Amino acid sequence: MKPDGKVVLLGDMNVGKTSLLHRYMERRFQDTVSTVGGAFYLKQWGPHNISIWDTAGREQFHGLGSMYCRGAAAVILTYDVTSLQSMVELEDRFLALTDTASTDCVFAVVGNKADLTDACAFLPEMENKHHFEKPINSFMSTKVKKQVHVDDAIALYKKILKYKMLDEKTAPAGEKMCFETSAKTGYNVDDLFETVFEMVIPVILQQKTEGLPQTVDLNNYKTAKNTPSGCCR
Ligand SMILES: Nc1nc2c(ncn2[C@@H]2O[C@H](COP(=O)(O)OP(=O)(O)O)[C@@H](O)[C@H]2O)c(=O)[nH]1
Ligand SMILES: [Mg+2]
Repeated sequence: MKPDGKVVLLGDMNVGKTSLLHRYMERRFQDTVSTVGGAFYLKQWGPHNISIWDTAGREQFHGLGSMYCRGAAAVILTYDVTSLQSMVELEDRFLALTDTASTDCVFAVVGNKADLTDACAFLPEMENKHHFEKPINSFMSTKVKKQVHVDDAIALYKKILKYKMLDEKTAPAGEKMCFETSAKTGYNVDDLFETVFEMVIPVILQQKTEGLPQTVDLNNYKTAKNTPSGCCR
């Protein structure tokens, strides 16, 4: 099965990229999921086979090369809502890696671990929150200070559009493409991936007509590395 479109997860180590992917694809959360192992999942979306790429732990050693995002139809930039540093890293370290993504690549900015800071994210999506008589806050065992708010994510999203020279008026709105999630409870996880898949279909169709590289071709790695970034524009 040849994937039609590529979605990549980017972000600092420990923000929960592997857990988010695991929650969406396997419908569960494990406290210790190994990143080493499956490098990507395939998701059937309508007639399309979308590959969703995990970093295989290489972000730890600053080892994510330009080939990771090569030809990506969508990039999910992930931070941890309890870590300002993880948000700073997205701009400082990870945004430049998206230079090799598709020209019309879709961007989403995701603040994970919202269960630690937001009562609404503490319960799984499908549970009826009004069911509880006690305030939900009293169920939360730990309260961790929220360091990054959704407004900060929207500000980053606008910077991304600028960086990619995309028109703020025609690009999807930051309010739509910024999410707060919890891989632990499942909060907003389906919404995130399904929104991204919906937005990615036109990009995939465009890539098909243009015949752009859709997947990482290991044989092309050397050539890719020696070509200046942005050559595909
Ligand atoms: N409370 C909480 N912990 C999470 C969540 N997502 C991941 N974690 C934990 O954060 C740690 C790092 O997660 P992992 O998925 O390996 O992050 P990655 O390095 O970005 O792939 C693990 O101990 C996870 O159990 C979440 O939504 N809520
Ligand atoms: Mg991981």
